[in-house]
Amino acid sequence: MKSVYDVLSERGFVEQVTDEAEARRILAEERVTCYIGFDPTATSLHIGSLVPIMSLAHMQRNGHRPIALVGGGTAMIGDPSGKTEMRQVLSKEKVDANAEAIKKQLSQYLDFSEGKALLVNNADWLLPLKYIEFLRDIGRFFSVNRMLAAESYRMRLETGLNFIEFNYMLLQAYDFLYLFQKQSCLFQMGGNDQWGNIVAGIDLVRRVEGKQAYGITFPLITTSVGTKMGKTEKGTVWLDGALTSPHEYYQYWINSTDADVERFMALFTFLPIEEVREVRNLSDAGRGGRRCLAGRVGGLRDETRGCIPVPLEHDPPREGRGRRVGHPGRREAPGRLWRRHPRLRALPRGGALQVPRRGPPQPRTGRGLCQRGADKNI
Ligand code: 485
Repeated sequence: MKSVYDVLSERGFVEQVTDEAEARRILAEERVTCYIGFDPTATSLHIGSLVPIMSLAHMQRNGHRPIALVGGGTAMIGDPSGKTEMRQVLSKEKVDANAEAIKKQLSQYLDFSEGKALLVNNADWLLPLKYIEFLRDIGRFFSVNRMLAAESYRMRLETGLNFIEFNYMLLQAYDFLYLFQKQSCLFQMGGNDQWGNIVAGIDLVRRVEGKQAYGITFPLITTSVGTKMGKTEKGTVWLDGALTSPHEYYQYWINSTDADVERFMALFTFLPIEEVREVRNLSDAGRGGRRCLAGRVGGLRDETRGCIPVPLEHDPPREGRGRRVGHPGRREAPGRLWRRHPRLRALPRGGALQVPRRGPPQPRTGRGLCQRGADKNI
């Protein structure tokens, strides 16, 4: 059977791993706890966070326990990793409000019921820290010389690195140690800009506990034309439906270039990899594939009643003079849909099955029904 490591690596999630052979073995043989941190620096996460979120969802679907950490403590400092300038320091009220909003968004992708995943906020253990104790217990394990050599700080050594930001690495490393001790968390994941912070945590766990922890980083995803994911002329593509409407979200994905469709399907949907690969063989790979991508990625974010399957095999059927069933904003006459999708015929018929106005077509789960949370197979 495939381990989650195989799943992540064949879907394009893996950039760097610490001790790959051992990490691979553990993920195949044991049930582990892993975590990713999200700093609540805005009221919403954006598309850039989808790769980390999807990786946690894959972990969960493969029997592991993900922890989503909201950095209510670290966001008070601001991570300088890979940043050219110092971030604006946020007030505690702002950070708390952002953290609440982000928690809700993560629940859309992960199943937090019955301890299957955990949501923690590092404000709970970072804010009560005592400075002198922290320096003596944790600070002593950090070599300033090594920190200055870290790739993540490199840029900032030229433009200036404030002492408050220089501390960030210690706090993130301490989080890993804390979650290792309290939750037996063995893996930390994150974008490749987080490599230095993750390795610092692994180092700290080894020094304090004499045990081995592991890290995996994801590549920075760009489009085939070299632009950063989730940026349009209109600005950032947010995961909050109030900031980026379901329609705009759907449009973002359906406007992907043909060259990106297969890679994006592997990263941003749960379509089995064998089916993702089929995109190459479709006669109309671009259009059919883009619609499948947009429908499924949109369906993961925007939950709506009334489920229109978004199959890869063919385009949604045309109706009348080129009108497409399942296109956002279109209302479907009840009878037609039931006839066209045999699986739906088995369902009780109560009123019109409706495609959401200005929303993407609904996903199907496994056998054709909409479901919430981690069971969504779209
Ligand atoms: O214990 C931790 C505390 C905070 C963090 C991680 C672990 C957050 C991290 N330092 C950070 O700044 N992450 C970025 C953020 O929150 O915006 C982004 C990364 C990206 C990816 C994403 O978070 O830039 O690579 O890891 C989840």
